[in-house]
Amino acid sequence: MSSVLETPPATMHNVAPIAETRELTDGFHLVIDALKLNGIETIYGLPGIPITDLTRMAQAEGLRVISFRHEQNAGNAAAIAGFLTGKPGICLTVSAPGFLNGLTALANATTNCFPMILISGSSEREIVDLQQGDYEEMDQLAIAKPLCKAAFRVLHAEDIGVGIARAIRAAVSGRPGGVYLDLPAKLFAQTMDAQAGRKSLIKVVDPAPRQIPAPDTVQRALDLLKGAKRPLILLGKGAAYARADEAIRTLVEKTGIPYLPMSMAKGLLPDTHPQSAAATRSYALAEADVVLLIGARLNWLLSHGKGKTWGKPKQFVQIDISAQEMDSNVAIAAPIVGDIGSCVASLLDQVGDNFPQPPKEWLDAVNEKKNTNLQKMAATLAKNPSPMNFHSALRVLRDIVKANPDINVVNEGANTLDYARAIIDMYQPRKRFDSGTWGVMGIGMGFAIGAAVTSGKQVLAIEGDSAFGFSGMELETICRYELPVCTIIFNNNGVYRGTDVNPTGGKDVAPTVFVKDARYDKMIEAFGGIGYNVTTPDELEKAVKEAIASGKPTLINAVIDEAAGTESGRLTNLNPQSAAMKK
Ligand SMILES: Cc1ncc(C[n+]2csc(CCOP(=O)(O)OP(=O)(O)O)c2C)c(N)n1
Ligand SMILES: [Mg+2]
Repeated sequence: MSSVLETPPATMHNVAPIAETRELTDGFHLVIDALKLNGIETIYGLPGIPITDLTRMAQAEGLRVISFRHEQNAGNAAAIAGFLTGKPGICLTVSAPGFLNGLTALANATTNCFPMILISGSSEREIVDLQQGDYEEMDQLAIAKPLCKAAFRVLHAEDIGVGIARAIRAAVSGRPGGVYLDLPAKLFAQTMDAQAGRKSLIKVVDPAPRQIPAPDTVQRALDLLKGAKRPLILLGKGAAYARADEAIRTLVEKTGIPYLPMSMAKGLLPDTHPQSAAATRSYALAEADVVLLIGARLNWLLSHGKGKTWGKPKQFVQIDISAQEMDSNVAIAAPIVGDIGSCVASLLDQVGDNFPQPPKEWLDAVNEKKNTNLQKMAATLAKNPSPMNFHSALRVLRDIVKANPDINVVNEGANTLDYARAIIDMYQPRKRFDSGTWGVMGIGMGFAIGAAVTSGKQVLAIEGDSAFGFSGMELETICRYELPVCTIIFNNNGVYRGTDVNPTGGKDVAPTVFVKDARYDKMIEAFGGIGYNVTTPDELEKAVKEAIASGKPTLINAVIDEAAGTESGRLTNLNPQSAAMKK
């Protein structure tokens, strides 16, 4: 069958004269139809050989095609769309270099458990495999494989339905992640009978099936929690992704256990919730004796579950969809394997209304520390230094988010990330998107576009000046699609700070320093957006309010004291220190 399919229609006349009256379809349309059949509405991509016509036809067929200036940003937009919708976000790129540009986003999506499919066109297999030097020659499938959850290649039009179905299932089932789908140029032009084509497509049934935990694992966990003297709950972004918001909130409230949200779980319960221990995170982590992890991994962000951060010995209950996550860093005394919604529901079934509340001494101690720290923070935030620093600027943004709780917040940078995460309270789930598991720079404009397109709501992108540089050209994309994105650059003239000097006294500035007093606001004006330059909290407040009211693409250059930041934000200790260099 495939040999007939691979021959152009002219040959088909010879083989089967009735072809003239038969309706034909082709690889282009089968890809589009398969995506539409599975509820995909948007493609984030960048056109070029061999997928330019695919982007045109997709638009003609009613898909929204958001066209970017660099594939990494398209990939990041797709990834965050996946996190927000639970459907895989689709990123479409050209071969070799376009594919590689998208691959960073695919790997980042996999690391962060965002469902995403990178679809890349590729060059002629026969030439690529013999390494004969094709246009954009690269064995993309082999390169993608170790960097994503699954990778597939489709060679025949009649297999497109299966290829896309497999990609969707791989992306969203179990632990979600990135999937690569390789579509060689030749595939798109292949024709086949339209009716047979339609029949070859698969509408995926139950792509992310529930996985109910075994009852004894739930009982074991409850027994451990009941016996705890200083219990603590940790919510990760897996908990936010699970869309089990009500059940999670009920579990937290019925057990009365203090909780800590990881960065992208902020807002799952409002950060102002009385049981939030976020303001006394270090104390809570060090003192707790039984810790319930819900969709949070014990990776570096949680100091691997051991060491000084974790202080006193403790036992862990872990809810995760992946059995292999258990014991990855420390022993898990009570693993509960299943999807978070089902696991939390199962716990709730047995928690009932009389679950023993944690000892009063523990709750009092947490609350006392929390209130002391909140008071200290309030005093710091109330100051109005000149020049403006991270705290006085973030006080303004904290109040803006409080008044607009459905606003989407994108956040990256070092100090800009660490301070904003700590200072800005979130009130609704899945409204905060940031550098995530890798602490990666460059997600900013891609996440902002993905969040704006998916939610149709206002985005506030809070960006370090260095962080912004990685995806800044997408300001044009934001303006082109007239997206309600307000980008705020925390401009401290450099990476971490703007104060480093070249030790040689030479003409080059230090590696962390940028052009002083750069006017990022002028960049957006080049594309018809609105720019603001602000130097005080009052000016910042006025600009953000105006920006939000307009719903237009805006950029605020917020001038921050160039001496205010610390090296690597809160990660100073991760910088290698050579004893040989110490003087
Ligand atoms: C892809 C990538 N490259 C480099 C880094 C290293 N890095 C961490 S934070 C950062 C930028 C910090 O500066 P800025 O965004 O201006 O934030 P500030 O601390 O000044 O607020 C860089 C380059 C990274 N995390 N990711
Ligand atoms: Mg900076």
